[in-house]
Amino acid sequence: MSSKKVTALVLFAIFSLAAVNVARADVEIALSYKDKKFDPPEINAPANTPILIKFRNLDRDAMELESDSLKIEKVVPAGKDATIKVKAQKPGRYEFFDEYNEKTAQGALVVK
Ligand SMILES: [Cu+2]
Repeated sequence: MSSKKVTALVLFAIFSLAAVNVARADVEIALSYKDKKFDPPEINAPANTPILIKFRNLDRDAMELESDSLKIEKVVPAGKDATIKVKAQKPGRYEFFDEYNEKTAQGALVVK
C-alpha cells in the first residue's frame, strides 16, 4: 500500500472514531430533590444515548434515588450533589423514586 493510501486510511479511521464519539456523547440532565419531591418530576432524554443525571439533593434529609428499570440505586446525603450514569435506553417511560419517601417522591425519565 502506498504511503498516501495509508495516510488516507488513518485519517478515515480518526474521523470515524470522532463521529462515533460525537454520536455517543452523554446527555446531561439536571434533576433536584427538595421537600421530599423531585424537581422536575419528569425528565426527558433522547433514545440510545448514555445519560448523566446531574443530581442535587437540596432537601435537609438524605435520600436514596432508586429505579428498578434504570438499575439505579444511590444514596445522596442532605445538601450533596451526585452524578448518576444511566446507560443508553430505548424509548419508554422509566420510573424512579426516593426509597425513603416512596409516597411523595416519584419521578420518571421519558426517553424518546
Ligand atoms: Cu434501595
